Amino acid sequence: MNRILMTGAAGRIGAVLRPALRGRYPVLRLSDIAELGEAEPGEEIVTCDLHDAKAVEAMMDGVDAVVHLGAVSGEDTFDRILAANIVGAYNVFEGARRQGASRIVFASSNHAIGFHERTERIGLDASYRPDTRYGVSKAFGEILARYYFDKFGLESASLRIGTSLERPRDERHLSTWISDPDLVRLVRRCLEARPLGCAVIYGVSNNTRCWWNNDRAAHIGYRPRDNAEDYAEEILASAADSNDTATRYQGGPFAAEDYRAR
Ligand code: 15L
Repeated sequence: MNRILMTGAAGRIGAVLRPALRGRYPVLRLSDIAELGEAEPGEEIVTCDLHDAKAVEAMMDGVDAVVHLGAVSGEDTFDRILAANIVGAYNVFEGARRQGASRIVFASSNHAIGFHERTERIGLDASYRPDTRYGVSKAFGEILARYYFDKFGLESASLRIGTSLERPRDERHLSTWISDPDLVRLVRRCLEARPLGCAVIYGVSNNTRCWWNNDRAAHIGYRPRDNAEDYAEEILASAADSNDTATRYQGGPFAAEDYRAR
């Protein structure tokens, strides 16, 4: 891996990964529509709107692997989700293919499966149960990854990221949290595992209360070390979430927003 491109590099996850990937690979190309500051040694900075297919293809020149984070990162209008997450993901996969990149690490989300109930323990073969338009866009990205692997041999890992925060903040996070060091471990394994194939993996720490099982992605070699349980006593001592829908489903507040089914 000579040149890694990271889209959406100005977001929270980008800010965690940027110093961790810089220097590990000869060139880290960073892109966003937001300000990324000065390029550090070993970095290249490109301003690119992922909706612009030509600009995305040009940005892929010389890129070996892509960490695709660029997206609307929560629920939004369909127009915005369509432009940033659906058209944006398509442009990234197609641009990568045309320019000969070999793999894509795609930031999917637990919200692609957010309507599974918290009483369920689910694996990587669980049905899609998106809890928002945002979750639908992440399921689309995973299916796009499958298509590009089966049709063109473009390898990928779709990371169903739980909750990426410095530390867990509420009861749900005791199940969904991924620490910053574990996130770095996961992305590095996805960039370096040989072969990668077309993997899907939950981006989560080694949480005692985790709902998700990563056994089917064992070949990636991801070994999370942190556990949200270290914060359980403190978190559970404060007021619990009282929204029934939010506490019933794995997607929490995303599932509860605008919920009218039952
Ligand atoms: C996500 O996919 C969001 O991007 C993030 O803001 C969190 O809400 C996270 O999921 C979560 O489920 O906690």
